[in-house]
Amino acid sequence: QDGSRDGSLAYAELKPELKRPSMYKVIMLNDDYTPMEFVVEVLEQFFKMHREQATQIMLKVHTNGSAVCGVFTRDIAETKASQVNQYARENQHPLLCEIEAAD
Ligand code: TYC
Repeated sequence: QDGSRDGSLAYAELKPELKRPSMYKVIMLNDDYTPMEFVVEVLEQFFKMHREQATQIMLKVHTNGSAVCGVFTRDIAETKASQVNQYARENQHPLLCEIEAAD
């Protein structure tokens, strides 16, 4: 087997080596004002979670101060965090997401 890490055949000059993209965590932060129901709806809408999982993550943020909502490539993570922050602002809630490199 003369493939590279990802199983592909990489012939010098014919085909560049493929590197896995760097991954980033989208982290949701707690605050004292955003309604729990709003946070659950955000997790359902932007992270495609079912109500049960969305509720678990929301409570984890509420209890621990933050929690990971998902891990994505940099562009996707930045877009999700921006969309959530904008949607929260539009609805006059202080809810915030941030991103962090996932080792
Ligand atoms: N702490 C908020 C409250 O008691 C609920 C909340 C949960 C807010 C998660 C933000 O990311 C958050 N209403």
